Amino acid sequence: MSKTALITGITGQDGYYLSRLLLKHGYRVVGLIPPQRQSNLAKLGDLAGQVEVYSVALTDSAALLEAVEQLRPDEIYNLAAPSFVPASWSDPLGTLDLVTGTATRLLSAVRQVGLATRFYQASSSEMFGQVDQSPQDENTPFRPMNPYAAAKVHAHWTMVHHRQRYGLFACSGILYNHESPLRPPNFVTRKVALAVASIKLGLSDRLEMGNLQAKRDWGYAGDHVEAMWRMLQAKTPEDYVIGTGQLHSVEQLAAAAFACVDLNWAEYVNVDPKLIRTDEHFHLVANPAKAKQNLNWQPQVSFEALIQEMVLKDLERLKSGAVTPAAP
Ligand code: NAP
Ligand code: G4F
Repeated sequence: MSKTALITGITGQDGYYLSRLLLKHGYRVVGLIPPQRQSNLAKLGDLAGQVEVYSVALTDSAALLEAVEQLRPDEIYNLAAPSFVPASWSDPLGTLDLVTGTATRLLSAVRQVGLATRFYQASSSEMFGQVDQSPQDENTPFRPMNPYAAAKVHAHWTMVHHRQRYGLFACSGILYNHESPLRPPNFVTRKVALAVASIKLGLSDRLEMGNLQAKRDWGYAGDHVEAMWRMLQAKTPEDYVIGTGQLHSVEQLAAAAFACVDLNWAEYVNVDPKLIRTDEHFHLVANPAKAKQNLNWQPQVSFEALIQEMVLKDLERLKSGAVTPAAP
C-alpha cells in the first residue's frame, strides 16, 4: 500500500520539489492548505492535479487534529512559513504564531492520535545566527539574530521535546539557502537571475542590490528535499545540517549570473544602502558530514549549474511573457 505524506507549505518552492520526489516514490501526497491560500496551488503547475488538498487553517488546533485523525499520515513535512527573513521584523508575532504554532499543533496531534507518523520540521541555518565557529554542525549553538530565526529555534526545540518526552519519530533539517527557478523574486538569487535575463533582453538596464560582500551557502532545492525525505527513512530520528559546505558572496553570485549571458556584472550592478541589512551575517556555512555519513546524502548540482538554470529559465519566461521584467 502506498504511503501518505502530509505537507504544509506545499505551494512553496520546497513544496513543489518535495511533492515531485514523493510522487515519484509512489506516495499519496496531501497538502494542508488554508482556504484563503488555495488559489496558490496553481504554483505547483504540472503537479497540481497529482496532489490532494485538505482545506484547513494552520492556526486551528482542533481542525489539524481532525486532519491527522482522518488522513492517518505515514509522514508529515512541516514546511509552511513566511520565509523571507526581513519580513519577520514587520510581523514578529505573526511569524512566531505560524512557525511555532503549526509545529506544536501538528506534533501534539500526532501524539494524541497515537500514530507512528514520522515528522519533519523545516529548520534553518538562520538559527545559528551570530556564529563563532565555521562551518556549523549539529552541535553548534543557536544564536538567532532576527524574529524569523527565533521562531524557528522555538519550533525546533518543540520538536526535540516531542521526540524526547513522547518518543515521536521527529527530525529537524537545519537547511542552508537552497534555490531554484521557483524561488520568488524577492530572494537574492532569483532577483539577480530575473534582472540578468531582463538586461540581456534589453528590458532593463541596471540592478540595485544590498550588501555584495554578504555570503551564503547556496544549494539546489531539489537536492535539499532529497535530504528531508532521507531523514524520515532513517532507522533513528535525528537532526541534520544540510548544505553544500561552500560559501559564495553576493558579488560572486552576480558575476556568475551575468557571465551566463556574456555580460560583466560591474557595468550593471549598483549598491542601494537601503537594501543593506542590519542583521547581516557572513559566516554561515554547513558541515554536512553527518548527512553524508548517515544518509548517504550529498549535493548533486553545483553553484554555477544552479545559477545557469535560473538565468536560462527566466530568459525563457520573459520571452514567452510568463513573467514581467525586473524593476531595477
Ligand atoms: P516558500 O517558497 O516561501 O514557501 C512557504 C510556504 O509557506 C508556501 O506554501 C506559503 O504559502 C506557506 N505560507 C507562508 N505564510 C503562510 C501563512 N501565514 N499561512 C499558511 N501558509 C503560509 O519557502 P521554501 O523556500 O519552500 O521553504 C520551505 C520551508 O523551509 C520554510 O519553512 C522555510 O522557512 C524553510 N527554509 C527554507 C530555506 C531556503 O533556503 N529555501 C532554508 C532553510 C529553511 P503560499 O504559497 O500561499 O504563500
Ligand atoms: O536571498 P535572501 O533574501 O535569503 P536569506 O535571508 O539568506 O534567507 C533564506 O535562507 C535562509 C537559510 O539560511 C532561510 F531560512 C530563509 O527562509 C530564506 O530562504 O538573502 C541572501 C543574502 C543576504 O545576505 C542578503 O543581505 O543576499 C543578501 N542580499 C544582498 N542584496 C540581498 C540583496 N538579498 C535580497 N533578498 N535582495 C537584495 O537585493
